[in-house]
Amino acid sequence: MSANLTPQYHAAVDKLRRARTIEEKEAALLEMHALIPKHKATEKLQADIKKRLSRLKDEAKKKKPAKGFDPFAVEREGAGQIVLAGYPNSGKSALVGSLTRAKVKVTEYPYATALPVSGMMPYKDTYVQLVDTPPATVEAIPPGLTGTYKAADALLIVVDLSTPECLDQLEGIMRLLEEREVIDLSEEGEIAASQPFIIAATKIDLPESENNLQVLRELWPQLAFKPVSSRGAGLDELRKELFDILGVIRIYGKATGRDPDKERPFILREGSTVLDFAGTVHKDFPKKLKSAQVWGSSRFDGQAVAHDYVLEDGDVVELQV
Ligand SMILES: Nc1nc2c(ncn2[C@@H]2O[C@H](COP(=O)(O)OP(=O)(O)O)[C@@H](O)[C@H]2O)c(=O)[nH]1
Ligand SMILES: [Mg+2]
Repeated sequence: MSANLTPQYHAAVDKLRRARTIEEKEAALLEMHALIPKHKATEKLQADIKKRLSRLKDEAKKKKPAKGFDPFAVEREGAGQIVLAGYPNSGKSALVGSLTRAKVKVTEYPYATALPVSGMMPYKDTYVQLVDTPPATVEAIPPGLTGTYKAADALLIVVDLSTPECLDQLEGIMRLLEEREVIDLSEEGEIAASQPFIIAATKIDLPESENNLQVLRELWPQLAFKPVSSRGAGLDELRKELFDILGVIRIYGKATGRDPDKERPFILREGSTVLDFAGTVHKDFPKKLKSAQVWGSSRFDGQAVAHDYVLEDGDVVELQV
């Protein structure tokens, strides 16, 4: 029996995927619940949505009493936050060290990283926040680290290609993340319980790595592996992947009669409209907005566009309020 999910339902799932706060997630799930066709084939999905809603409520309750300092809570900065996840010695700290200027500890012995450490990766004219973390294995994970994973916009899962243990590392980390309901590899991917993730297969510069990469690809054909070395190979491709997975666009503001402010872009979600942009610039602007002009994705420069015009990465926008 087919579930016959509508485009509107899929749009709500997409909203859930992009949701960053508990409130946004709840709104998207409620929308999914309202839009899902109510029949036998979708019963499991309906139950999943309800389960997620009730879990969100629990999460919200737990979050409220923000007592004291939580070293596992990393404040989001830049275009988005990506948290690393992987076994001891897999190369997490070395990767963050190569991509950012963060002072991370890279050591030959495991468990050198005890708490999350944040660094900013320059990309185009913005920054992506990378968070180095203590190791997690299927047997042991520091309390609090699951929360760091869940709060991220995406995960960078790291496996060490240079060792035959890479297969155990991959299986272990995937199982851990599934058990903790951070990611969802099940067929019902529609529910989007999942954090978006990238898998960095590190230490590609070492002798056994190419062979091990083939093995991983054969055994896990459903996953995409990005071979990298913190010494250089594959880092540029990884930078692009890390930005792209955030699903954001950079928009530049322009005041009437002036050049656009190209120093610092506003970061908006993909699919954002002129009205969304106005709200980002100032909370009163959506109400006041009279007209807007766009340079970039519009048919011609300075074209007057409707409030619901969908912006693209790199657009310059002038608002008349
Ligand atoms: N050859 C090579 N060695 C690496 C690479 N990445 C990390 N290492 C080494 O692997 C060890 C563990 O790295 P580290 O980043 O501390 O691992 P973590 O425990 O996951 O943070 C260190 O000795 C690093 O120098 C790499 O891409 N190539
Ligand atoms: Mg480390």
